Amino acid sequence: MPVIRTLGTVARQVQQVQQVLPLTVAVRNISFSPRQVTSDASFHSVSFSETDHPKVLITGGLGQLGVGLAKLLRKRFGKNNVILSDIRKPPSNVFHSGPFIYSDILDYKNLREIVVNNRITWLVHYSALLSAVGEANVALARSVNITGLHNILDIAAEHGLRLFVPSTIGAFGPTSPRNPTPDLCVQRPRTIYGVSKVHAELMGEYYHHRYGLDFRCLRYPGIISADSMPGGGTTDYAVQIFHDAIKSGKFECNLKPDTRLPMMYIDDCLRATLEVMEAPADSLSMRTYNINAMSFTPEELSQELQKQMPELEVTYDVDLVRQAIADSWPMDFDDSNARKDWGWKHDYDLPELVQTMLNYFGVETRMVQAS
Ligand code: AKB
Repeated sequence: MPVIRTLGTVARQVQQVQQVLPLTVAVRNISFSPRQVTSDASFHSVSFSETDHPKVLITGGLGQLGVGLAKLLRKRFGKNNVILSDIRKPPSNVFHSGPFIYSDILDYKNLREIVVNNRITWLVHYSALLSAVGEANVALARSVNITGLHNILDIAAEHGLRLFVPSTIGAFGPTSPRNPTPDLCVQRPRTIYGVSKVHAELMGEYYHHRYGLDFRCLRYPGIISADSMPGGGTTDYAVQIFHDAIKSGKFECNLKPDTRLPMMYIDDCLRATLEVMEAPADSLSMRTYNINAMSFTPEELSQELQKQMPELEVTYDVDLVRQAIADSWPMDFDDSNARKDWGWKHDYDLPELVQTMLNYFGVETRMVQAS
């Protein structure tokens, strides 16, 4: 009983504090913080009527997905309404294709300046260390993936932004159901990358409920792209195989031939991102959704490629770190909620993926020869 009474007193005190400061949990400073957002405030109906279009900032813009997403969003919202950012120097084609800006997600003031000066309304947060590289540098992964995310959440809440943060199949672990993995189940990942992504999902959802932050999150499978390389993931083999097949006709895979993982072609991934960002708030029964397109093993991918390149030789030299990670991840992903709620539908299965990748490299090869 005394315990209950004590808890009751604490609850009353909390209530009183909330009444005095209804919006307050100091996060950054007094004048601008998520506490200033009323608990019933809703950004779900953010209106872009002022400019007709959202003004988008993409962090980590020089990774595998940023340039492609910027291209898609610029087509839809206009070139100058989408700002790509990174801490690295952009190649000249990226620099000349639209606005590019230096932004360091670990520097809160720098982020705030960009958001304020450019009147940003949507933030797509792509900065992160992936699974394999994260295991090789846990302290950096923790800093970028967790501390960086805190900055992003606070900026987004304080400025009423619509925020997209990607999560991943890596947010699941060996105790999750693996075939298929539903949206809601045990999530006990064994990588710092996975832990940071579960943290991002939960923090985003918390900020949504607590401050009305319009947080949207998709769990991406392994993404396969032709003109951009992933950096340090477990699913990277599925991109590398195309490059090596074209270059040398040989590929050494760092995962076992029967390692089944969910995968998706980049165009599907970027379209899904735009679609969930544009989905009416009342269609979203959740804030974090699995999305999927196909599931395959290195052996199945090699066989599909060998239909077009019979001379391709594939050998295996297993990387134990990557293999352990892959063995703890979903083999197939249940994305039925995304399909039901906001109409998610993939375009590319394995045969179309392989054909599209080979077409891309064929075109590129001819272009190189021509030049
Ligand atoms: C990785 O392999 O780390 C990423 C992912 C599946 O999130 N591609």
